[in-house]
Amino acid sequence: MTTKTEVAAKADFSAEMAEWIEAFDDVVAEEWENGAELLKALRQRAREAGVATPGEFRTPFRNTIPKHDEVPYPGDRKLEKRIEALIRWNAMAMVHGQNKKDPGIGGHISTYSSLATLQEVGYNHFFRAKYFAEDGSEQPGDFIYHQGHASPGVYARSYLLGRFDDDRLKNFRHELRDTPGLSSYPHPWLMPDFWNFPTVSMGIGPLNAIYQARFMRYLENRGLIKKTDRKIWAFLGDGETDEVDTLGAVSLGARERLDNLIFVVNCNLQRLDGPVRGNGRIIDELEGVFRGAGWNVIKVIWGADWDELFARDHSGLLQRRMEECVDGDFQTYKAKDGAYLRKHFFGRYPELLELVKDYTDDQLLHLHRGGHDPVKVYNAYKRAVEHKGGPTVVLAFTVKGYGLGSAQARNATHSEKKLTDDALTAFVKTFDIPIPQKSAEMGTPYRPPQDSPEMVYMQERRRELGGYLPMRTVPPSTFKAPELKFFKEWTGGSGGRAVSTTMGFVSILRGLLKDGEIGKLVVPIVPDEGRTFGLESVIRQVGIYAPEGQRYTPHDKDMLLFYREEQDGQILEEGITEAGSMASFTAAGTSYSTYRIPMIPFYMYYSMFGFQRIGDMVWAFADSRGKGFLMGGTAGRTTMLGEGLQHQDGHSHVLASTVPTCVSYDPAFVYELAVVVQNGMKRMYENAEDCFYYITMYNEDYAMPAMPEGVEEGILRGIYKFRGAGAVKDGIGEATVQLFGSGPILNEVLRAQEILAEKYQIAADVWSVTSYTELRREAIATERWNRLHPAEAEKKTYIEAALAGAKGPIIAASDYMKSLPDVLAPWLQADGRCRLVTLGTDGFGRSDNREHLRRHFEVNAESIAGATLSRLAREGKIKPKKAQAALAELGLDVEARDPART
Ligand SMILES: Cc1ncc(C[n+]2csc(CCOP(=O)(O)OP(=O)(O)O)c2C)c(N)n1
Ligand SMILES: [Mg+2]
Repeated sequence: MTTKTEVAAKADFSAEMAEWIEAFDDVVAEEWENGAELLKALRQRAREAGVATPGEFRTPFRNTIPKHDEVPYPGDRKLEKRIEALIRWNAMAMVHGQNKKDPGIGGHISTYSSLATLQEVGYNHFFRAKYFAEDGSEQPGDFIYHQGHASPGVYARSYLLGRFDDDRLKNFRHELRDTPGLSSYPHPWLMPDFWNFPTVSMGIGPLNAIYQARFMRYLENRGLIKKTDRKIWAFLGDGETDEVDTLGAVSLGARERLDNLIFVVNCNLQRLDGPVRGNGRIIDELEGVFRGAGWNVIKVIWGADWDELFARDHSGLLQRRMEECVDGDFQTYKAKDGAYLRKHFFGRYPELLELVKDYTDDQLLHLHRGGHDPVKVYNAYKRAVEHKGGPTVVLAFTVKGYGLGSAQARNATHSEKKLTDDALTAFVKTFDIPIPQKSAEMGTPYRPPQDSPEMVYMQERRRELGGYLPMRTVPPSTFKAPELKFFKEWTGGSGGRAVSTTMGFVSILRGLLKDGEIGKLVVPIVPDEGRTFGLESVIRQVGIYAPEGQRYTPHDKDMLLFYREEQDGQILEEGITEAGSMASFTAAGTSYSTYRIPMIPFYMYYSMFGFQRIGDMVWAFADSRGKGFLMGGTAGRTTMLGEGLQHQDGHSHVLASTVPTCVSYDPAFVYELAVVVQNGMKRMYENAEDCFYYITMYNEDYAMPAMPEGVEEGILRGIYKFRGAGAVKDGIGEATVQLFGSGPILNEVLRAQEILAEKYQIAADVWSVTSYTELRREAIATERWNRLHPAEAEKKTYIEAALAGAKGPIIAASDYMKSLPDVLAPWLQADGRCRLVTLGTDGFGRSDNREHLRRHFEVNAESIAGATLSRLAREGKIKPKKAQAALAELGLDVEARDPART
C-alpha cells in the first residue's frame, strides 16, 4: 500500500513523520480498535513527558458511528419512504395552497423538507406516547420540542393519521374563521389539545428542554413521579444555536448527567439570510462546544451511498477533500448540479475523479447527506437513547429545501412560501404523489385511504409506541386549595413587630411547605438570592435539590441553618441564571399537564432581573398555560435602597401588565399577600384557570396591621379603602381628597393623610391599591361590553363602583412608574377633568437611602401632601399662594430637576 506514503507526502509531513504515520497505519490495518488504544497510550506517555496534550474536541468530518457498527433498520423502509413523501407533500401543499389563496399569510416549506427524515425516524421508532413503570402504572411519554417553523410537517403527519380533517388543514394560519385552524407555530394557548411546548422564539425551546430534563429528574428523585426511560427530544436549527439561550445552559446537562435529554440539531447549514457558517463548518464548531461541555456527540454526516465511495477510497483523499470544504461550499454543491460537484469537489484530485467515473451527474447530485438517510439516523438515535450518564446531541447534516428543486439550498430558500407550477409538478413526480396536475398546482392535500398499506403501517407504528404525539392533556383537578383560615398567622398582623413583605412571604412559604397535603407540591426556585430573601430557614427545612446529595461536609454543618443539599431536596437553587430559573419555573408550572402533577412553583428573584431580562420566556410560559407564582423581590425603585440604577425596579409591573394571563399584585401588607396567594392557588389549581401570578415583595420593615373586616374582595380586585379620613382626626368630616397607595409607599400615603389633616385641615381617605392592572382589565372588559350593547343599561366598572361617593381629586403614589396608575385615568373623570394626579418613580435609580430616594422621586409623604395641595389650588379649593407656601413649608424643592429626566 504505497498510498500511505503518498498521503504523508500530500500532507507535507517530513520523512520521519511519514514513517511514524505508516507505523500507525499498520497498527490500524491489523486491528481497527488498536489505533485508539495506541493513541491513548501515546497521550499518556506524552503527559508523563510533560508534552501538552490538549483535549480533542473536534473529530474528523465523518459519521461518528462507522458503517461496521451499524445495526440494520427495523422498519419497512419502502413504506416509511412513502409515508415521508406524503407528509412532505401535505406540509408543502398546506403552506403553498394557503399563500396562493391568501398572499402574504406566510409559512415555511424548506425547514421541514430538511427535517423530514429526522422527524419520521423518531415518530416511527422512538417517540413513545406513554411508558409503564415497574409497578405497571402508566406514565407520561417522551417530550418533544419541535423546531417551530417546521410545524407544517407535524400537522401533515397528524392529517394523515386522521387527527385533522381537510378543513382544518386548509385553515393553516387561518385561526379566526368559522372552523378551527392550525396555529402558525407550536402554541399550547391556541391548540391546547395538541402542542405542549412553544418553541419558535429561537433559543427558548433548547433552554427549556434542558431544564425540563432536569426537572424530570427532580420529580423522580423526590419520588413524585416514577422513574422510566422517558426522554426529552429537542429539535433545533443550526442557526438557532447562535442564540445564547440555546448553548448557554448546556453544561447543566452534563453536570447533572441528564441522559434523558437528546438534542437533534438540524444542520442544513442555512439560516434565514444565508449560510450559518459560510467560512467554517457549523457541525465542527458545535461538536467542540458540546463535547467540551461534556455531552455525548453523534455526528451524522454522510448517507450510505457515500459509504461505498469511502470503502473504495484507499488514499484517504476523499476524507481530506471533505475536510477542505467549508459550509459555503457544501451549500453550493446542493444548490448546483451533479456536474458542478464532479468538477469542483471530486475534480480537485484526479484520484477522486477516477473514484466517481462510473457515476452519472444525477447520481452524484443525489448522494445523500446523513440526515436524509433513515439508517444513519436510526443508528444515531438508538445510540442516543441507550447512552448512559449524560445528554446526547445528534448533529445531523441535511439540505435546506431538500427536494424542492430550484428552491433547494438557495440563500433565499428559507423565505420560500410557494413553488412554481413546474416545481410542483416535479415535486409530485419525484415523490410519486398520485394527484392530478391541477390539484398539484392548487396545493391540494392528499391522504390515501385509511386501509392502504402505508396508512395501516403508520397507525400501527404509533399504536406500538403508545399513541399519537404531540398531544396535550390535562387531568381533571382534584386539588383543594387551603382556606383563608390556613393563613391566619399572616392575616392577623405582626403584633407591632417591624417585618417586610418578603419576610412575611418566606414565612408563608414555610407554612405551605409544612402542610401535609400541598407541601410536597411546592417548588421554591431561586437564582442565588436565597440569603437576600432570608431563605436560610427554608434551606434548612427542605434542603436544596442536588442529584448527588452532599458529597462534602459543609463548613457550617454545626450551625442550625447550614447549607443543606439533598438528593430529594426541594429547593431549586439555580445559581446566577434568571433564564435557567425561568426555565425551571416553566417545567414546574406546566407539570400539571406534562407530568399530571400540579406542582406549585414560587420563583423568587430580584424583580429588576425578571420581566425585563427574560420577558420572552415569560411570554412563552403564558403561551404554555403555565401556572405558579413569580415573586419579584427587592421591588420598588425607592424601597430597594443603595444598589442604584441597575437594580432598582420601577417598571416590572408595567411589563407584567403586557402578559395576558399574568395576574399581578403590588401588596403593601402581609395580609394582602396572604389573600392573594390563597386566591391564586384556588384559581390556578383548584379552579384550573390558566393564569399565573406576579407579586412584588419588598425589603422594608414595618409593623404589619391585622386584616380589617371585609377587604378580601377589594384586595383581589385591586382596591379597597384602608383608612378613612375620620380615623386620622376625629370630627374632620367627610373626605374631600382620595389618596391611593401601593406597596410600602402606602405608608408614605398614610403619613401624607396625617400631614394634610393636622397641618392643613384637609380630610383625605386612603385606599390601598393592590393591582392597577387588574382594575384596568376589569374596566376595559366592562367598557367593551357597554360599547357592544348600547341599548342596554350601562354597567359600572369596578373602580367606579368602589369609588362611588368618594369626593375630590385622587392622588396616587407607588414605587412604580406613573404610567401604572395612569391606566385608570379614563374612569377617574369628573366635571370634564381627570381627577387623577400620579406620583411615581419614572427615571433611573440612584444609590442612596429610602428617605433621599423618595424625596428625589417625589413619592414621600411631603410630596404626596404637596401634590394634593397643589391640585386643590388648581381646582380653586384653596388659594394658590397658600399652596405654594405649603410646598416650601413641606421642604419641597420646587425647582429641582425632574427625576424622570435625570
Ligand atoms: C428569537 C428569534 N429571532 C428570529 C426569528 C426569526 N426566524 C425564524 S426561523 C429563522 C431562521 C432559522 O434558522 P435555523 O435555526 O438554522 O433553522 P432552519 O430553518 O434552517 O432549520 C429566523 C431568523 C425567530 N423566530 N426567533
Ligand atoms: Mg438551519
